[in-house]
Amino acid sequence: MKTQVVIIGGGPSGLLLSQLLHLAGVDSIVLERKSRAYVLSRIRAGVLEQGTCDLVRSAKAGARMDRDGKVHSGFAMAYNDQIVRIDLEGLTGGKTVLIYGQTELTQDLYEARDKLNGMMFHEVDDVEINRLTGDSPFVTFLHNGEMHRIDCDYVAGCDGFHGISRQAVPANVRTEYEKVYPFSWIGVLSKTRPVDEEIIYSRSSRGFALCSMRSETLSRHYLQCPATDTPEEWSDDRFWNELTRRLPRSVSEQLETGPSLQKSVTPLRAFISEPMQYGRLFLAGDAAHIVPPTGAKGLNLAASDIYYLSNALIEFYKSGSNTGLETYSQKALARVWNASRFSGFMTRMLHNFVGGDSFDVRWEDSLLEYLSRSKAQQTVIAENYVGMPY
Ligand code: FAS
Ligand code: PHB
Repeated sequence: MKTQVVIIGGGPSGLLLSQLLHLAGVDSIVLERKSRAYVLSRIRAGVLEQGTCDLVRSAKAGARMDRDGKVHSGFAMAYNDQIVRIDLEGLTGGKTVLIYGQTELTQDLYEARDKLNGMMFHEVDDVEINRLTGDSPFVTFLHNGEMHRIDCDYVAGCDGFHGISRQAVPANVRTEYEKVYPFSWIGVLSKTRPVDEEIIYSRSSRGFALCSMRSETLSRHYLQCPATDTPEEWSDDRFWNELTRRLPRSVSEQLETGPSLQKSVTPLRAFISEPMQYGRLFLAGDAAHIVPPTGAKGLNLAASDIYYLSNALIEFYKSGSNTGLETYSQKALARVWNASRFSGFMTRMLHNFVGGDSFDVRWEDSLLEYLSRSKAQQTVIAENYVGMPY
């Protein structure tokens, strides 16, 4: 087989890239390790920046997102029974975020690919990337018991943190920066009314809690938990009781509990692999970087990577110019590092660090006190939360 771009990974990054390239007349083939059903069963991000929404619309996959997504003009931070609202719209000159689940977005991208008869192989194995430093790379993979080879011009590594493409950047070329947090998040999806109209991030002496949602009848909550915890250790009762104890009373008395539809534990880490390109390989999304979800940046960074990469590839095929391709990694990393810094700041401010001594706790309290009084500090948070310009 032959194509212009082989895309490894059929999550949001890979699907969005293949759709944008297709609409610009650039051929691609997506290789996905799991089944379509498995990819669509994952419950992940929920907050979309305007840049992400614009990109999804330009991919002609935004109709349901615009119909069902909920515009949020602010969010709240709760601590010591106080609540500070961050007025995103007022502090950023009108910018907002959209609440729309990654699962729904992935479904929309799949349907958009189906409409264009996009080429995709599911349940592939033994994907291997070859000859990246020449001008004719090729990818081999196993599908339905048969080995296949695809000759191409470029390879996009969109295969997430546990994928293989990052390893194709030689160890002596690759620099990995990692910070593993001493805790995880236990997340619960429930068919319950959200506790508030907007998202609430809560810092308490018992640990962090997050009240989010997917619709007016579907809630998504998270609790900071020990890094070693498993979903099985958290019964629904234990989860709801602990969440209640980590929220201000004015919030917890509004909490509607109910059976969990999905429960998962996500370890918190910050990870960035540089450079995000090597020869004919370009990394995008979680394949290149992970941010702690406290800043709601993971999926949005995948989108900005795809914005830079799709424009660079389209520019090459339309005009022959390599400029976008040559500057991809540098451009993408600038935005990744900024989002990683913001996500680290939010994580530091809102979580109890295991072994954190009283100095740290008092430092975090004073930061939140300052935040409650300082429009300047609230503006810093607001402009990063809505997303810095691409
Ligand atoms: P993905 O990991 O989504 O997709 C990569 C795809 O590549 C997968 O489908 C995988 O099966 C496939 N793949 C892997 N190896 C392969 C191989 N060798 N060959 C072929 N295919 C291969 N972000 C937020 O903003 N907020 C959140 O609350 C949030 N929660 C998260 C919870 C969890 C458990 C995880 C893991 C991530 C979460 N994230 C969150 C981040 C998440 O949303 C990612 O940023 C987003 O999925 C990135 O999309 P992709 O880059 O496409 O990577
Ligand atoms: C979510 O709704 O899943 C969500 C919202 C905000 C975050 C992380 C996750 O910071």
